[in-house]
Amino acid sequence: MPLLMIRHTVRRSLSTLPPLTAQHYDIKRGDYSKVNDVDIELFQSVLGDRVLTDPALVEPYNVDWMRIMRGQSKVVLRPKTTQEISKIMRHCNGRKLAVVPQGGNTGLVGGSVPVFDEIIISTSLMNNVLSLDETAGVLVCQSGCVLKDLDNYLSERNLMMPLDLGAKGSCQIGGNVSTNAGGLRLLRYGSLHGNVLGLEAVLASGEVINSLSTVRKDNTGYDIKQLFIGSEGTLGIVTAVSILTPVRPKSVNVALVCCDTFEQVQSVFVTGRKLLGEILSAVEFFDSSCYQLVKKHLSLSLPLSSHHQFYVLIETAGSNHSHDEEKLSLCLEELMSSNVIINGTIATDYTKMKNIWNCRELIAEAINKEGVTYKYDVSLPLKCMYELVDIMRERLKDKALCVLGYGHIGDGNLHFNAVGGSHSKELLDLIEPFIFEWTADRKGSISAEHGLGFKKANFINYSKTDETVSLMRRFKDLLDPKGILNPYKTLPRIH
Ligand code: FAD
Ligand code: 2HG
Ligand code: ZN
Repeated sequence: MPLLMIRHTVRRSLSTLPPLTAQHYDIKRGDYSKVNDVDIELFQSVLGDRVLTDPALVEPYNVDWMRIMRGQSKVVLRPKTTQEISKIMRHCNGRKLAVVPQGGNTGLVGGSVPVFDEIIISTSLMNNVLSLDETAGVLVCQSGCVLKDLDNYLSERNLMMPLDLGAKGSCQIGGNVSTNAGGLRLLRYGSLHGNVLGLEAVLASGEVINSLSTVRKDNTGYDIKQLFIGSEGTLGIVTAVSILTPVRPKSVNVALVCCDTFEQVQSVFVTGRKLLGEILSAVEFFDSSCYQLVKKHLSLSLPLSSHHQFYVLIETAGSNHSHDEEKLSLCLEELMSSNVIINGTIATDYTKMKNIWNCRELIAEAINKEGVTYKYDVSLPLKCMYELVDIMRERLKDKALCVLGYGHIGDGNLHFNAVGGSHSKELLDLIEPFIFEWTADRKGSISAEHGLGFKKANFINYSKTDETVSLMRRFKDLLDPKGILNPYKTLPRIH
């Protein structure tokens, strides 16, 4: 069975409720109308019983995956078609009712949940594949299709999705596109800005923008779809996506190596790129603190000893198993003989590969079980990537239960996480804005892949100029003049 068959349904602990976001962050409610009985009747006339108002049913949609944000929405709408969304939006725009588009609710920056009483529009029932051109490798589907379901559907046709991430069992393609999700194989297949060929979106006014092209080349004017990719539900609701689907590799190999310094980790990446060339499909790293947490909370263990500072996962994907395996073995030999790695192993069967991948993919889940997490997702030059973790460890000392660094080394993307026992302003103040200043000073980005959402919106200026933010606002005003689409997110709240 190929490696990409791994399925993770992201689990959430439902024991305690987080504080209300609006109170916790002291946010002022925008000048929006409140949902009344007439609105509910209108929604019911469009959706029938797919309107949720029972507080117990609405509650899970109000809380984010990390269980740090909590909104106060009273209504969840569950449309099945673009036309239904169009009717809903036309009504909400007329009444100035704010809405939050929600996919799988696995976002990590508080973008997918309301801050006040915004209406939640869940795309979960919009889960149909609309077409597949097997010759060209182009899939068209509704935005609520779960990433893993799409990948399973494609695997039966020897194709695959061009992106993969730990939340694949829950996240939806519309959410992936709206966050421009990166994930585990961006190194090989590139970003969604390249893989998405077209999309359909409903604007705040209810107008449907059909830009659902299925051709690879289309230079007829502005590429409007790019505006929606990564716009986090602030410009429109993505209702369908047309996406490239690469041929599924026949042969997948996974190696795990361990290093004692981050310089060695960088050398693994450089050597891997040089020796593995076109078959290299992922290079991921994590530090020993990450490994301790997956052992502690998920009882996972790696085939190498746990006394090393860093672990690097190298994956190859190609068409000739013996050729690929030989290349990977030669690469490991070179890394050993040049003392770049302390030890290394190649997984020889699916179960072993899956176990190594699980240790990497489930780090976020293990961290979530440890305590209240302060999560950062930065792009940095490789040379200084881990320096940030060392500096933060020194800075936070015993104020944090643990400090971890891991991520997509091949993409220059560090996931820095600090865990506290409870919500702590002292800990937060030690991290922010220091981490953003440090990243900006090194010409990095304060969000490599998770987006700005609610949590990072006010820090956008560390990565974008005033002029760029002002142009973003003008786009927002043009497409959503009443500001009803996902308010308090992406654009800074303080003018
Ligand atoms: P949601 O969380 O529901 O929404 C995310 C944002 O998109 C919100 O602002 C929401 O309003 C908006 N949105 C959702 N659907 C639509 C729509 N149809 N139209 C308009 N706006 C919409 N991210 C990465 O980039 N790389 C990773 O490797 C990665 N790994 C993860 C691992 C785990 C365990 C978890 C929990 C998360 C991970 N993430 C990762 C973050 C997250 O999964 C991705 O951002 C994912 O793409 C979100 O998809 P979703 O359907 O859950 O969207
Ligand atoms: C990953 O790469 C995700 O696993 C989550 O992007 C990152 O937990 C995080 O900080
Ligand atoms: Zn990531």
